[in-house]
Amino acid sequence: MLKIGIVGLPNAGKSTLFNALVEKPQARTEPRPFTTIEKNAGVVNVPDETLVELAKLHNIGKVTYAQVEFVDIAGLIKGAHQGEGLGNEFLGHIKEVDLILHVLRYFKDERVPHVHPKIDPEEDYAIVNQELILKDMETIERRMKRKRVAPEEKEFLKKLLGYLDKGKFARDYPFSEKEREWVKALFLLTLKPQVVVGNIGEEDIGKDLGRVNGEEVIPVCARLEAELSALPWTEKRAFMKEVGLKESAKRKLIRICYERLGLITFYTVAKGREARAWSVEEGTTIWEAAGKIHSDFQKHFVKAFVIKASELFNIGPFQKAVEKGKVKVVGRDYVVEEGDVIEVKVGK
Ligand SMILES: Nc1nc2c(ncn2[C@@H]2O[C@H](COP(=O)(O)OP(=O)(O)O)[C@@H](O)[C@H]2O)c(=O)[nH]1
Ligand SMILES: [Mg+2]
Repeated sequence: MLKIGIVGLPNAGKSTLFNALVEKPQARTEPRPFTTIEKNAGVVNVPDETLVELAKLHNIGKVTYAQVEFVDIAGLIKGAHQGEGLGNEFLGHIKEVDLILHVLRYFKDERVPHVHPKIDPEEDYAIVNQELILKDMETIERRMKRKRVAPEEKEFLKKLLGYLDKGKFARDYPFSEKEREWVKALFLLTLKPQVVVGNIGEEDIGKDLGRVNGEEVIPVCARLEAELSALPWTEKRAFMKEVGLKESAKRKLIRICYERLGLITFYTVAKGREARAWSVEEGTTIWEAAGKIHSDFQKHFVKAFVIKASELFNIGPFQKAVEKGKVKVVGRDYVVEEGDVIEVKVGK
């Protein structure tokens, strides 16, 4: 399952955002640092209208969404890589995630202390990333000290170390294929994609936050979003309209994370028993996708039927599209596309 870690300075609003995303308040939020000692994790369904429509079209009661796990990782402060503020433990949690949601504080509220007197997203961004970089440098240095590491790899690690030392992220390094293999084993924090979120006050809804260090800042009003997520769904629309939100933070952020990771969604309607959404990386073949559904589907794969969900909405249920000859028959090398509805045929 896709794992997204929420990272940022204390009191940036990470736990508030986490609560908004997981929809059942679990994390304590308080106006002081280090409320979050244990990490909070929550699994959410990826909002998906296409899936709901597919279920309706096929009269299916059982709908299984793709899922994402959010982890609320406690606040990082300067010196975290040396263990400040339980920093090492928190940094360890970041190792396990696929993508970092970096929350920057934009909202002003004197009752909520900030690490420095001024609200300065550029500075906050730099502090947190500096800790990630320093942690990575430590990881690389530790590897370089190991006896069994080949000289070739050591030479590369030295270069990478120099690169990070200039304040750059490992993910921007021009790796060769071999170097990419070596670096994979290190689980570097700055190798992970980062989506930057600006936690704004209500007065700034609709404003463009521009960029920080060249990264687009996605505006989210965490407190409002937490209120929104606690409402019964019948009241959500009206609330969003009232405060001027076009899309919930959950929907928006998951969509952006999918884009950043190159993830697409395909569907199965399992002979009318279950409508299900699946997430795979762009470029995944149908044979690989079949293995995700069931290992037997891959082992005994013969061919597959494929049609776009959008086409089914014009034609009718899958079986009808088959009868009308509208469904493509594909072999194992077919590359799955966004919105494909798939049925795998297996042999004995
Ligand atoms: N005024 C205001 N307060 C907020 C906003 N978002 C979070 N807070 C408050 O800031 C404090 C710290 O938030 P929290 O989510 O615990 O921060 P964390 O340390 O990053 O997890 C809490 O008292 C929140 O209610 C916001 O958009 N506006
Ligand atoms: Mg917190």
